[in-house]
Amino acid sequence: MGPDPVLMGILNVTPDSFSDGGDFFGLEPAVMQAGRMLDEGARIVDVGGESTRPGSDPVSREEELRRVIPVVRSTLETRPETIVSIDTYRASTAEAALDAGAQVVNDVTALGGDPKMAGLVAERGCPVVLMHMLGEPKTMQENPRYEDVVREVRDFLAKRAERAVGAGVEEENVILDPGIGFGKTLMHNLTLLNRLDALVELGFPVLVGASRKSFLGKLLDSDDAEARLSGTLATSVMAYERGATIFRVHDVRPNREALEVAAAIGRA
Ligand code: 7PM
Repeated sequence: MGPDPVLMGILNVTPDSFSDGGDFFGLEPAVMQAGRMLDEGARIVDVGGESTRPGSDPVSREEELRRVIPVVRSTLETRPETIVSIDTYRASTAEAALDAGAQVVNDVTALGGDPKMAGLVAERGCPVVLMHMLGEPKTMQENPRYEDVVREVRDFLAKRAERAVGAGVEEENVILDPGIGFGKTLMHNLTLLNRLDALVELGFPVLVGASRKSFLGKLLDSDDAEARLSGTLATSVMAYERGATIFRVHDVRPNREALEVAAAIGRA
């Protein structure tokens, strides 16, 4: 199998984020959680100040900055080895976070949300995650439809990767993400994960963000955290087996352990 799996720990600094219910809304708890995720094996910490959960409203630029910049700064003060990723589609927020020491941009709009984002990422020479989403967070889960979900997501990401490279982003700085849960039914999510090889074939690293998402609750007909963790681990291992290398997760330790076993089996 390919390269070792990389874990990206999720640090939501939103009062309304769904599964950590605002627990980390506040500087000190956020920095503690970042440290814990690093101790558990995360290489990257993904800091997000605007919940992109289905049905959510956008937050203002000022509010987003107020939430994330102090967290980026303090995390790097406490743990300078951290690779901070900034989860935003706004170039101004990304720029402020990069100035504060962040090194990766995670853009759920794949450069479609802000015309300045491609130029910024090119100029800074940093990696960028390009994620697929159908529609926008407020309405994306209402009635998502595809003729061929694998082809459409693959073609969309190929075009956005091309746009990024055209804007001056180096090829090795492009990371692709199918956007599990973003304008997708249960079957769309499962099909994309089953056919992840179609994305891997494009030649860029593939990131998967399935951690605790609602398709797992639907599939297991259970909404408890334990079921979603089991489902997340199964998803991480299957995605790794199909060539994904970066895993955006809440529960770093169990994902690291599951992937370590999968990687050992793959090497044997
Ligand atoms: C519902 C859906 C609730 C999604 C919360 C979420 C991704 C991301 C998020 C992802 C990348 C969450 C999310 N998901 N960025 N941001 N990929 N690149 O689980 O799958 O925090 S928001």
